[in-house]
Formats: sequence, C-alpha cells, structure tokens
Amino acid sequence: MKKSIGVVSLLLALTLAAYAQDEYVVVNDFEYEIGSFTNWASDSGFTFPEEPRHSGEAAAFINVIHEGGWTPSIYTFDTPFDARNADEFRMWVYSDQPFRLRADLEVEIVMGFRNYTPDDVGAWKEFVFWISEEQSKIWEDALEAADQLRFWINPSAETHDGVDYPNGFTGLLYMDDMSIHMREPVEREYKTIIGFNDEADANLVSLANGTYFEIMTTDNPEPTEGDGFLLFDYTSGWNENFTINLKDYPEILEYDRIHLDLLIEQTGDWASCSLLLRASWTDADGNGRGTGWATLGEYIVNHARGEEWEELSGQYGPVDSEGFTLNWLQDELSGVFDDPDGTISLTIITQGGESYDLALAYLDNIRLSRPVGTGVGEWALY
Ligand SMILES: [Ca+2]
Ligand SMILES: [Ca+2]
Repeated sequence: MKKSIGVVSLLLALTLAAYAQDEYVVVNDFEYEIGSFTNWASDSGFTFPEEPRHSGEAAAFINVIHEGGWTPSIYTFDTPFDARNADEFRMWVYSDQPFRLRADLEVEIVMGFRNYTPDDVGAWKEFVFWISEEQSKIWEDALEAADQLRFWINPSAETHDGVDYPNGFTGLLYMDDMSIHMREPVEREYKTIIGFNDEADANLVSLANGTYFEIMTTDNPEPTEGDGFLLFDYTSGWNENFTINLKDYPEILEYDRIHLDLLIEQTGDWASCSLLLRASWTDADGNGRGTGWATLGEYIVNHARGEEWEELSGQYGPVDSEGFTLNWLQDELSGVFDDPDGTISLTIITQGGESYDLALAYLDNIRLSRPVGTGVGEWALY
C-alpha cells in the first residue's frame, strides 16, 4: 500500500496484528502432491525432468482434450487449506498455445477469466484471481477446508484486447505454484442509497425482460433496512432481471464498493446472480464514454441456506491488487455526473436451476461502502 494515511495505517496495523503484510500461503507447489483432474483434463501427473516447471523439481502437466463448451474440469487438492481470509488465488501456467481460463475456488467462488496470450506462449505466467470479501462470507464454511478448483478453458471462441481465442483446447497445459494471499482486514463505513421503503423507489427500477417486481412494506421476511424491500421473480434462464438507475446518487464517487441484500425463497438447487455497472456519457470533445458492460461480480448464491438474506457486493473503486481488473472503472463513472444526459445504472442478472423459475426473491438496502476514514481524494491504492 503506497499511500500515507497515518491514523488509518496505525489502526490497520493494530487490527492486523495477526496478519503479516503481504502474507502468501503456498497451497500446492506440485513437488509431492499432484491432486486429481476430471473431464477435459484427460491425463495428468507430475512433469518429467525435461519438461517445463516453475519451481523445484516438478510441476503438474495436464493433457487437455476439450472441444469447447461450458464443461468444467474439477481439480481436487490432496490436502485441503483454509481460504476463509484469502483475497487472491494465484497459480503459474505454461502452454504452447494461447487460452482463456476461468477458475472457481471451492466451485462456488467465481474468480473470473484470465488470459494466456500469444505473447505468453512458451513462458510461465502467473494468473492472479481476486476474491471478494462478501463472497468469502457467503461461503465461509466451504472455504474453511477448501479442496477444489473448477476450471473452464476456452468454452467458446472469444476476442479480448484484439486477441482471438479459440473454441476448445487440445494440447498440453502445465501448472505450478498455487498460492493464496491473505486479506488485510479493513473496517468499512456504509451509506444506504436505496432502501425500497417507499413506492417512489419503484421509479428507479426498469425491467429488461418483463419479469415482475414491486415495492412491498412488510415484516415477512424482515427487511434488512427500514420496513420495505423490493420483491421480484427470480428466473431459471440467464435473465437481465432489472436495472436500477443510480444517476441521483453522485456520492457513489466517494465510495468504492456497492452492496445489496438478497433473499430467495427456494432451496435445493443452484442459483447465481451477477451485478453489472453500466455508464454512458459524452466528454468535452464530444467523444462517447462509459463502461459498456462492466461485470462487478458473479455470485453463486448459497442454495443450502434458503430464506436467509445474503450480502452481495461489487468493488468498483481502485484496489491495490493485481487480481482486481476494474481499476479503470472509477474514471468512467465520474464523467456521468458532469453530463446532463449521462446515465449510470446497476443491472441485476439472475440464473438458476429449474426450481428457481419464478421463485420469489427479495432485495433490500442498496448501499455504498469505503474503508473508514478514507476520503476518495486520498486513494492511492493502485
Ligand atoms: Ca513445483
Ligand atoms: Ca428496506
């Protein structure tokens, strides 16, 4: 952390006595334990001495035969590890061809894609995945003894930053030196912006695909804030459920994270929820600016809980972490409030197993947060 905020740093240091700065824990260096891979990882094992390795005497080789599509390979560690306080998952990869790899920790913690480009071919590259604090809270029990990764490789042909990635992968992939970085806990302060306690809040919501919503004032279930919430129909298909206008809340620029509470009246199946920020504005030179389609996070909702509120959040302000890929976002949000025609919104996408089709769901307390005592002007977290 490069910034100097004396008091906060001191408080931080006291709070974090148990955590060393930049504490990394190696979870597999592939010297003694290989673990197991399924599906498209058709064959795997320790490397032979003449093959690539990143550290020590050995790495893992994986013989990949995958024709594309969303088929995962599940990697199971021989020795589970405690990932409850991890904010990064890191792994080194090597290949003779470009690819995109998505990793999900303990299956439920969606960590997103990382790319191995044509310039990376023939060299070891570290993939750094960011893990949000709220995802860790939802899946705390599972993370206490994490032992699985779910890998998706080239599920479809894609172009990113001008680089074409193929549909599917056939060839050799090497992995080595998986590690986690321990989170340095930071106390946050919150500001509610939309409480859904008043019918007028319905004017902020617009439907994309015609699913139902209404504002309700009731104590069943108990709202997490005030006396009302937004009720809506969850869906089984990948559905852009609704969009919430944030143009009336310029204070979003003074915070770095947006949160909401979600409760789904359904258990026993799977469900996921994605949060997207979209902004559009025109700069002084007449250039169109904005975020396009910025995914703040994709969350596998904890179906085992049912009928309990879960906190989802998305970080849009800068974070001092290689694994956080949205450090450009704050600038694209700030222009919105200088342009009378600028727009900014939060879109909520839901998806789930069959039993989730039209399941009742509730949303409450859209709020912002930031580290206590840290004004946005003092941010130097890049
Ligand atoms: Ca090794
Ligand atoms: Ca409320």
